[in-house]
Amino acid sequence: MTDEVLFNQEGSLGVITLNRPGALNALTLNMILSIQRQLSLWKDDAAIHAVVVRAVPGSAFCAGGDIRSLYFSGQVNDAEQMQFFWHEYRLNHFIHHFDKPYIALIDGIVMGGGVGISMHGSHPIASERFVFAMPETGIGFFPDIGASYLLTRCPGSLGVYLGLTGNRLSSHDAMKAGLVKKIISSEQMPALYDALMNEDLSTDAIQRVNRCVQAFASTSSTDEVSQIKPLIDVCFAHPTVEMIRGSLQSANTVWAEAVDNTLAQKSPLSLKVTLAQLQKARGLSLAQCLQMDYDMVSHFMHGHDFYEGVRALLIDKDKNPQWHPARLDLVSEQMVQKYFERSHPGVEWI
Ligand code: QUE
Repeated sequence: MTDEVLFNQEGSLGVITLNRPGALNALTLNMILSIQRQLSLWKDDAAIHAVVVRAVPGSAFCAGGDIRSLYFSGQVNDAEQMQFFWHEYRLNHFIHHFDKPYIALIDGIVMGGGVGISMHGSHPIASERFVFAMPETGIGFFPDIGASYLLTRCPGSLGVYLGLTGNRLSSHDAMKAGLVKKIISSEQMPALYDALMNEDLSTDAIQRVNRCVQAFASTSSTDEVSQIKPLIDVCFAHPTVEMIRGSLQSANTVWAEAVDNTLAQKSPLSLKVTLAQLQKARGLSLAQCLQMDYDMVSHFMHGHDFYEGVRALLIDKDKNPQWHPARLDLVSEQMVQKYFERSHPGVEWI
């Protein structure tokens, strides 16, 4: 079997290359464990001054976690599933606190778990092929991997919109939202890689990486059409999913109607739990957000909608999930709050 993730050392750079293109580089537990192991070695290796994470050329940087295997292991092996999440969230936290530059070259789709291994680092860089999404409410899940930390730091109500709808963001909009640090064209990425490799990063590594990145950054084009609509801040500031949908419906625009139709497809339970999560996440540290994710994920793994959503969207592909509860008004506040109760031992990095 070819390795799902490759590691090499180029001068003083540690390089991680995601290498599972057939599955859009979706993260398996083995990939997570080997990245964790290698980063721990590089952290204490005086010869390594920075880390680059990238994917083999293709359409995706990383589509998320290996949801398919969670689906199949799921109903039978609780311990195995919870291990996956524990190691994934620990890696997200480790990357956030990694004290050498951590440069993610995101040249394609980045969703879910892919966001967790790229956008918590010091230097998330997007190309024009970058497409960001947290589409979990569509599979009866929720934006985990500490996404609530990133989403609550987006301007206005953009993070709530992204987490509930699962809609995509372009590189320019992600830059505006503060989710990525710079945009560098796909074509220029190999040149940046070479520049980083040849740069002396033994002192002032962060500033020197900043300078390298700046040298290849594209100047933001003013004719780029933004998908960030002013209506997002009006509609998604409401405190309940019902009120958000109500305000989209009364906005009477083509855009608002399309967004409302999008919400109508999602798991009602996922929508309400995700909104509560994003409300609770305000002001929390990444560690606290990940602790909350870990508490929440065990409830999702024991529930119905995750398996039904994965079945309908990724396994059978009938795109017709039968959610339980089927409607927003059947999801009580009590059901939502239960998702925040701890049912497994806490995560121990806090
Ligand atoms: C929502 C998601 C994911 C998704 C689709 C959604 C997700 C994920 C994958 C995915 C894609 C390709 C693969 C794979 C998984 O799809 O998180 O194993 O080969 O990982 O609508 O959250």
